[in-house]
Amino acid sequence: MEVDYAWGTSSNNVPVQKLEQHFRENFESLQPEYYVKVPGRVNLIGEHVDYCGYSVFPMAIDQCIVVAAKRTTDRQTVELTNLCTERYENVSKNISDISAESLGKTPSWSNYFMCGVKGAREYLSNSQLKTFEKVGFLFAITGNIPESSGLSSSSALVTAAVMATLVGYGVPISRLELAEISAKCERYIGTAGGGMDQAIAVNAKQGYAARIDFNPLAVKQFRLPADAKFVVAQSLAVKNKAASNDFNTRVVECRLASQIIAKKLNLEWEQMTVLANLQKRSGNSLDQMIELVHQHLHVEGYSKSEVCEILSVSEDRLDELSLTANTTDVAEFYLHQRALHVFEEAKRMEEFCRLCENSGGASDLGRLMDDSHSSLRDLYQCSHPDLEELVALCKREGAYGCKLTGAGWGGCVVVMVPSDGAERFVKSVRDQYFSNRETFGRRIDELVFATSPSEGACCVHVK
Ligand code: ADP
Ligand code: NG1
Ligand code: MG
Repeated sequence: MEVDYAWGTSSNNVPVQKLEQHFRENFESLQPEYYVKVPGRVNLIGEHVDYCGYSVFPMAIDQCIVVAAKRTTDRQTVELTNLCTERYENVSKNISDISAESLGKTPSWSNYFMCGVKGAREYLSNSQLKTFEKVGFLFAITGNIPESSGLSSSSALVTAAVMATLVGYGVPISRLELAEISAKCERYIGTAGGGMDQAIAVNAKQGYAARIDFNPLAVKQFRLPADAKFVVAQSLAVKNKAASNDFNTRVVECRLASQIIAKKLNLEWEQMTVLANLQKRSGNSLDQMIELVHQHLHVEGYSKSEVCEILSVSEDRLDELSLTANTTDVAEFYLHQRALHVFEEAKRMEEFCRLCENSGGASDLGRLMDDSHSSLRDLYQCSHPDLEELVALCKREGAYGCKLTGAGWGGCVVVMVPSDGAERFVKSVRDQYFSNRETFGRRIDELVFATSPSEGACCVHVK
């Protein structure tokens, strides 16, 4: 049987032929019927603002998740196997047993995937669900996005699962809808994320970064300056966003900041959980929102009881209105700092787009990335000492700009460097940052590499 891999037999260094063999070995010598590929991403600016309703500016990277898939018609099970068997165990589950409750219990690799299967099924009508009563799936998965490093391996995996399931059912979906349902269903794992990762994974266009707006979701492709190249480097510190409450604490801090300012402005505060909605509803500019932060939110941390007192609600009611299951016991919320970051970052993101539209200089763009990073470190407090060391090195080596990408607390930096100096830059960072660190057998070219905007998700059928 011949496979028409639109992306070549070795997709972006992902061993597709090995995956096919793994599929056959695990699934009674059956052949995959189709493949789905979904890339990771870096975000150039607009960090930790998507869940506040503000726009972001990511681009897809080469690294991706690939799923080899086949639909079955004699059992209603989803069977998963991963090429990396030592790390990711095989799992078999009855489709109707995939519940939100079970997915939120532990952020195992298979639960991320099952979030996507559930999300795809929620897209089906009742009559489609009835028609597909006996349909199940065989999925073999591999990928080369460094995980828990801010390059969005989780969303590539979840989005690939949504796609692979819908393709198997033969149910068409638009790219925007696919991005939206993938963002929604990833939340079953327990993170209250925005929709950036899934939107770029699905809508990316080779050679372009994209501006992504939310509510409603919209994607606009942007060319990047020709005299700059982008480099990604891993700090080697990893952070699984669903395994602690740090990520959700930031989401919740932004909600509380929004609700408290709304209350102070005599607006209906209970529904005002998103800072961008507060801005819209109050009719203010971003500068005016920054003023309101200084006016209404103190710099010291807020205890839960203080928040309840300001909003005149019980703790139980606050849990219901604003908190997530894993943030009900947070001792202090830093509302001033988080809201200030969000409004200032939203301004930087607008400025970045304006510069790109008007062929702005790389050094101005780089300065915005640097400012973004300082704010993430100081106001958002989501950096890591190793990552700071890496940022300082990148700046010393002549970067136009450098910032953490994704949620942070470790992970990767994205660096803008002069085009003609990119190779030398990569070598210097390799030599200085990684030469005396334990890299756990990872290839040096996976730890620091130049990257250019890649194509979004695709599906190919076996001929
Ligand atoms: P990221 O910043 O990469 O999105 P997350 O903490 O959000 O990191 O998610 C990482 C999780 O995604 C991993 O712990 C793992 O469960 C899952 N994952 C990522 N890549 C793979 C892969 N190739 N195979 C299986 N699971 C993966
Ligand atoms: P990573 O680090 O890739 O898991 C997370 C969120 C994004 C966004 C960024 C910070 C998810 C799935 N992803 O990315 O929505 O908020 O952090 O800008 O929650
Ligand atoms: Mg993630």
